[in-house]
Order: sequence, then structure tokens, then C-alpha cells
Amino acid sequence: MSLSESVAFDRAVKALDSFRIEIPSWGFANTGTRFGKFVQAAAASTIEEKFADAGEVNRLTGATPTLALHVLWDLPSGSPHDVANVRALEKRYGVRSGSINPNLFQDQEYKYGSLCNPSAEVRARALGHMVKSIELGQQLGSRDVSLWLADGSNYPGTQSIRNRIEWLEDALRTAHAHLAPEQRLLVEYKPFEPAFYHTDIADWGMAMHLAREAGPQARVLVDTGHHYAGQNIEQIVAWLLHTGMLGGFHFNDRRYADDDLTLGSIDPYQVFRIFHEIHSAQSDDLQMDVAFMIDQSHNLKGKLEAMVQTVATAQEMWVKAALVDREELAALQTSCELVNAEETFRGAFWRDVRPMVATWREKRGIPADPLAALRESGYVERITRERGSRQVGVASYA
Ligand code: PSV
Ligand code: MN
Ligand code: MN
Repeated sequence: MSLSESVAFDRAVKALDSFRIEIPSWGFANTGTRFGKFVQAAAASTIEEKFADAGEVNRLTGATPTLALHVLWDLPSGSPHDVANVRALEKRYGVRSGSINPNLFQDQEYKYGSLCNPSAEVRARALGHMVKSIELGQQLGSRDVSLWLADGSNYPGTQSIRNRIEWLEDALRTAHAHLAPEQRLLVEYKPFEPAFYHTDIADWGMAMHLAREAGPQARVLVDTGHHYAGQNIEQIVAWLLHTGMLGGFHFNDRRYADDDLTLGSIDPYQVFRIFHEIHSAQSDDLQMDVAFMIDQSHNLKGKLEAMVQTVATAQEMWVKAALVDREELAALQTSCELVNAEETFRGAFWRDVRPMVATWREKRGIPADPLAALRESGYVERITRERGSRQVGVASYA
């Protein structure tokens, strides 16, 4: 039995009112693959343009009040001037700084690793960058520092895996000691790429161990694209919820590996299953504080449109998962009525919640159809003209 229309709508309103998802500054910039970039005239190339685009997505969806920043890409000097500039942009565009992402993968000296580099000098400089990122977070009033390492090796026998674990533990303990009481350190894992033999933080077990070693304000960050094909991601989420170690998500979709595609474009049921774990932990009163963030790279689609699609999909999946009749499901699980349990579960997934979400948007003064509103606003055409005129040889579509 599915929930009645009125119970479902009340639940949808509650779910949507509390739903926030952070957007990444790099989702508006020109990005590509290792084979090159197809540049877009409308792509943001300055921090102001990224804030402007984020403000537009927030205006259209009402769900994205924060913007994740990548230190070297967005705060290159880390100076008080950079910080003051970002502060002014926050006010101008109505979007606050979100998670701070240190960049420990671009510098040439990180060829053999950053916090896990065999050279003590390189490790110390990488740690210095971490500490700087933590301080930037404090100056910007942003809570989470998200750590992703590209560290690893490409060939068996070429690095000591265990030495690198020790260096990493030491570095994360020191970094953690610099956190302000309200800050958190989120440790992201990834099984491969750019390293192809071993990655120093390859999975959730390693990330959880390191977060525990680092200290009480560290948690695990789950990027949905950072798993081997076939891995049961919602089970990992359930374990992290159970152990109180889930800190946040980087949402994206993929067909093969870390493809960074728009959410739900390949497998919306995966998003639903993850959200169900969160809703069910919430209704079981599990202590949790989970940051939802998008980590996507839109190299073919128009960036604004892609971001709006993802946020709208996230809202829809969040509502669908809120509409699982969890009491009924619990009873069916206990009595092992497998088919009925499955039908209760996936019945919520198949329910068309778009009319409910549109009604909620109208009640909250948000466009009922954010994608259509984006198109009607002329925003993309305007930035295509303004930004495109500064670039040469750029494709004219947004
Ligand atoms: C690495 O693949 C990653 O998922 C990390 O979160 C980085 O910060 C981000 O992508 C940058 O593109
Ligand atoms: Mn990520
Ligand atoms: Mn990734």
C-alpha cells in the first residue's frame, strides 16, 4: 500500500524544506577529460562568475545556498584579499562559501604523492597546504574541509604501502589539531585514478580508519563515483551511518568509473536507495550530520542546465525516498514477506512525485519548473554573450 496523497504531500513538504545540496564551483568552469576540453562560451572563468552562476541555481531551486571551493582554483593566493573578495561575492550573490577543498594533486612536486610522498620536505609542504586550507575555512566561516588525495603508485613494488599509511596518519592527526571546534575534516576515498596500481585511500574502510586516527571531528566522505562497478554503495552508507562516521557525499552518476555525470542520469534507483538509508536512519533517530554535495564536471552539457537538472533530480529522489512507508516496510521485513517488502520499497521509487515537488516550489515562491525558468530567464544567453566575447575560438553553444 502506498501512502495517501495527503500524507505523501505532507511528508514531501517536510523533506523538501530541509533539503540542501552544495554545488561545486568547478561544475561551472571549463573542464574536460585527459584527452582535452571542449570549451563553452558560457563557462565561468572567474570566482565572481562561479558565484553568479551558483546564485542563479539557488534562485531557481531554493536548495543550494552554499558553493564548494577548490583552494588553488578559487582562492589561489589564500591571501586576506582573496578572502575579502569571496566574502563580498557571498553577499552580492546570496550564496555562502561551502566546503573547502585543498588541492594536493596539481603541483609538479606531487608526482610521487603529497601527504604520502617519500620526501619529508614534500610531505611537510603538502601538510602546510592542508593547514592553510583549514585556516581559509575558518576565515570564511565554512565548516567542512574535504580532503581528496591523488596519492598512490602505478607499479607493484615501487612504493612502501605501509610507510605511506604511517605518513598519512601523522599528517591527518596534525591537520586535525588545527581544526576549530566547529570545523570537520572529511576524508574522501577513491579506488583508482590517477594512480592505477594502488591508491593511498582506496576505500571506505581505509578512510574510516584514517578519520578515526585523525580525531573526533573527522568523518568519511562518500563520492558515489568512487566505487568499483557492482559495489553496494547503500550498504557502505548504512555502515557509515551505523558507526556514526558518515560525514558527507559527493553526488554524481556514472556508467563506468568516476564519470562525474549528472545525478540519476544513468541509475536514479541508486540515488533513491542511498537516500532511503538516510531517511531511515533519521527516523531511527541516529545521530548524524551529513553534508550533501555535488561533484560533477559537465563537459558536454550546458553547465547551468546540467546543475539545475541535478539539483531537481536530487530533490525528486529525496522526496521519493521520504515516501517509503517505513513502518509497513519494517513489519514486512520482520515477517520476511519478500515480494511485498520489495513492492513497498520500489513502489515509492516509481511514484511520480514531480507534481508534488512543483506545488511545493510554487508555495515557496520558487519556479515550478526550474529548467524552463532558466531557459526563459535569458541568463545563459546573456553570459554566453558576455563571457564568450572575451574568449577566442570557443563553441557558441552554452
Ligand atoms: C576526485 O576525483 C574528486 O572526486 C575530488 O573530490 C576532487 O576534489 C574533485 O573530484 C575535483 O574534480
Ligand atoms: Mn569527489
Ligand atoms: Mn571524483
